[in-house]
Amino acid sequence: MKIQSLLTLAATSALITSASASITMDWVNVGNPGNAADTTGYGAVAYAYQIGKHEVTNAQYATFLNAADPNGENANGVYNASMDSNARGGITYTAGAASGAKYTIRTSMGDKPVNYVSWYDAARFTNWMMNGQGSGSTETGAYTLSGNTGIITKNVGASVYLPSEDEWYKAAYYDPTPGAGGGDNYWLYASQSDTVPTIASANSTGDITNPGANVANYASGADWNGQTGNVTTVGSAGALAESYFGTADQGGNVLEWNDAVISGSSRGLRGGSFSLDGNNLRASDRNDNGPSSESSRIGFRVASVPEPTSLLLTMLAGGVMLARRKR
Ligand SMILES: [Ca+2]
Ligand SMILES: [Ca+2]
Ligand SMILES: [Ca+2]
Repeated sequence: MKIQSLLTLAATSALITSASASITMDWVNVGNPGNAADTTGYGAVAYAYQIGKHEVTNAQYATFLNAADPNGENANGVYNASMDSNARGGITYTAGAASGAKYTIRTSMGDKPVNYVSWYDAARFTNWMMNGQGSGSTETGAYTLSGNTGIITKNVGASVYLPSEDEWYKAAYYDPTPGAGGGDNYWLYASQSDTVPTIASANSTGDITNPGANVANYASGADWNGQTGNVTTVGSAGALAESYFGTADQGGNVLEWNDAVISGSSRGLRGGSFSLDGNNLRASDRNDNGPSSESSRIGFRVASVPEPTSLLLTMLAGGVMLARRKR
């Protein structure tokens, strides 16, 4: 009896261990399908979707690294050594650690946005999420990578992916409230404001110390860990600083990759960063970089729509209900 309880306990803790090795994404729903574009030409989205409330964090990315690269081979370059050597990076690699545990979070950095990630790294993260995490492939899914470089376009049926520029823009700046955004339902900043945000300051662990309405981490105001300007804890500007749909830090903290192809093979970046000035946080500011570029100022968030199969099932269920109502 006692042995059986111990075995049950062992099995339960094994389950807990494996469960803790997967990530939970905090999504917000972006409704109001069929909205018109802003005067900039961006922001119209014909369907409902979800987008990450926060930038992808170092804790989430380290879980991805341990799952996708358990032996530290880094074959696809998803880890950048600057994540450890730069004071603004958040993940340490330890060659001698056990398989599946070689990537660890640096002090105070688990809840900060991951940086030093290329567009391809971000795409691989979305593939891994779409494929159920764990040992799910990083090379197929939303994007077919498998050694491909250059311009990679999203596959039909992608359910977790990098936001399109319109999806990112709508989540940041759109507000259907009558009269919002000076009457055209688009704010200039992602904190439901047309006035340049208050510059965030930070404490010694990187939490924003002046949260409130229209606060954002930009212009090197968040000085901590010996840095003039640094990443801050995601969402620590507080609920009052969120977009209409409830996203945090779309203005500032780190620039975020989107799916747009801007010039040559460069990909879109939006929202400004901890070190850029207020102009870069504006809806009117469109930024881009080569898809392989990696810096302390660049991270990403993910978007999602229901998988086509579940969407079909929902539609079929709806059809059955309609048929029943007609009788
Ligand atoms: Ca990389
Ligand atoms: Ca406006
Ligand atoms: Ca951001």
